[in-house]
Amino acid sequence: MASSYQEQFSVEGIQFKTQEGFELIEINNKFAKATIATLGGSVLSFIAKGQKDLLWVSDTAVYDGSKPIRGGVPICWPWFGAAKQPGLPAHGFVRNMVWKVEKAAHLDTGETRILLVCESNEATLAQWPYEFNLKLCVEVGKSLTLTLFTANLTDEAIDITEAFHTYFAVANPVGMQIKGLEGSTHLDKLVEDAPAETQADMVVLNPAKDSVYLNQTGTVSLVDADNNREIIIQKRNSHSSVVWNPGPEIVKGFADIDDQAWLEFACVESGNVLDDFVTLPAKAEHMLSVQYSVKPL
Ligand code: TA6
Repeated sequence: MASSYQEQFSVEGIQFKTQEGFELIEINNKFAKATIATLGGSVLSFIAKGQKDLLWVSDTAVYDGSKPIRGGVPICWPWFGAAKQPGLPAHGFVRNMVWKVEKAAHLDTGETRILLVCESNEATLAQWPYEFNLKLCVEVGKSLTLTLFTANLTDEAIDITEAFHTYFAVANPVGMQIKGLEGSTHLDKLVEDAPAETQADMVVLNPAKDSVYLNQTGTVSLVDADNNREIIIQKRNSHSSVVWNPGPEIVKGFADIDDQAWLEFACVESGNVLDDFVTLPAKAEHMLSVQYSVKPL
């Protein structure tokens, strides 16, 4: 299945590789290499020159569309977390859809820009009765910038929750410092009916952890000490962060994560979740963006 884009255009520094039912977009420019899967619109790899991969993908990830690819940057939309209706997928349905390449460009700055699109159809309307157009702009340069544009095509206001559910590759998540969450409203999802508390101190990740931080808009960073790097997350229009690592016990419930692989990643997710939902007026557009960069320690 060749992409209509691939049939029409060839773009410097970009290769389209047809897979079973989707495509891999391989980017190689003067700043970095990156791989994007049209399955889920998910960035799977970002390797800046001289750096290690920023992202982690499970060795036992599934690519047949039966479940989201485990790793990279899954797009949670139009809801984050469990669906309100039983039988609907956690974290929304666009992670399970094949997105289309709308534009691919090599810029005169040497960066590469890819625009992917995902639109409502009969299957999505059966799960969520609203017409939408969702675009993901991926910019590959010294840093990785992801921008998700939601267009409400209906004549009524709609509420969404959303997140970039990013799996960062880290040398050791145990005891890893995560800065920038101080002052936000912490909800510990591993404690039943845990009260919302103000996050007083810097977060130290000791898996298992599944925590939501609301009213959190500033820059967040992961101190990936044993890789001698700090991973910086700059966000726009994001009021929430989520920190997740299953740890040695909960990981056993994930068929697509090896039992020891919890030691290889940390999810620090940026979006608008739970009470930080976004209300889009009729015919309105909303933008959520993150920029990932790395600085040496
Ligand atoms: O973001 C944290 C979380 O909601 C966890 O509760 C865990 O379920 C994780 O996402 C992975 O969810 P997934 O649906 O991708 O298996």
